[in-house]
Amino acid sequence: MAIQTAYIGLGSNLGDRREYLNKALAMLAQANQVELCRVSDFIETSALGDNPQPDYLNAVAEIRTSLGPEELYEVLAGIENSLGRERKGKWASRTIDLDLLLFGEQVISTEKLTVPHSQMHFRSFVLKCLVQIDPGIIHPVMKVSIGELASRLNDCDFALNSDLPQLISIAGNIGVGKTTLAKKLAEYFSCEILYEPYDTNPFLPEVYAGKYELSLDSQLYFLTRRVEQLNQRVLLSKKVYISDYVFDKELIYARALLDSKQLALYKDIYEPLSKNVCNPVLVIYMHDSEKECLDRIHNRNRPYEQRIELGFLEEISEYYESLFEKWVKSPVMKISTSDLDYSKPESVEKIIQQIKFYAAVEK
Ligand code: PH2
Ligand code: MG
Ligand code: MG
Repeated sequence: MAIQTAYIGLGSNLGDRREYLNKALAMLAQANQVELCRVSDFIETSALGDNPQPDYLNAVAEIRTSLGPEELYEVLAGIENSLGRERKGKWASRTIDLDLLLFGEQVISTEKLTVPHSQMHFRSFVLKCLVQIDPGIIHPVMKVSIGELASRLNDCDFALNSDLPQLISIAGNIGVGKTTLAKKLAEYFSCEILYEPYDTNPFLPEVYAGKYELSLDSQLYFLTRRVEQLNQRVLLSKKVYISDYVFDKELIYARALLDSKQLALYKDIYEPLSKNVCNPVLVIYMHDSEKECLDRIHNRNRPYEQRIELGFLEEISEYYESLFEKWVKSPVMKISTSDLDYSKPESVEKIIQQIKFYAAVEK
């Protein structure tokens, strides 16, 4: 029988959690045809789920085994049972939970067993532990490294909620190519695009022409239009939307364009309004050099954008970086515009395939 490397996720949030993890690992090490190779640190994590629950202690173990995946699954269930695991439903607290995350490169979908674990790409408590063992492991369905999957979550845990509006927001600097990508994606998913209403802002041309005293007016115009467009009560449950901007860019531009007194007032208005805005289920964060962005701005030749300077784009890039360093609202998929070649369908298809794992986009 061929020997396979498999990864087991361990979790406990009842009783002596450390003891349960240690006992489960010892039993795993002693199981027939199983060799325990590496174990991640035990990490303390808040429970993911609707109901308040005690915090978890999580870990991941790497094993080598000559068992088949179903046999291994039975061994895991046996260990869970002998450590007092009660089966009270999917999200109930438990003394021990042993999940088969990965089994070699096998893709298994039976009534009992889904491998790779269907939620692992949403869970930092799994990916962080896996990264400690080996960030280079490739997810056999997503075809992306575990390190890359972990970086999309920024230490947060998420769950697919297909009842919400499936808003996918594209973020990134001016001229990076957000609208072009939004159109390609919307065409594929046959869904609505929520475009930035840049050309109806009556203040913007004057601001870009140097009338900075109109900056606050211009930012408030954008703010109110976007709050309308992304209002939770306007977007429909389960429906897919692509926006060619991320709502939070409003604060970026306010910081870049307003003086401190204007910004203080702006924030007082922003704060309550932003509470009505729909959260994206996924952000696609596009990157390119500021020079390339500036060239695109010149090529597309929107008149009032022609005064934008490299330094301004650099400032905006930095603000975007710090926005996504702290981002906890959704997974963020970073892509480089230079990797996109619209003459090759597979370059957009690659992104589409990834989106399907984070948003309920299939009809
Ligand atoms: N397991 C769950 C549900 N929620 N949250 C954390 N932090 N860790 C878990 O292992 C976990 C969870 C269902 O198995
Ligand atoms: Mg589990
Ligand atoms: Mg389980």
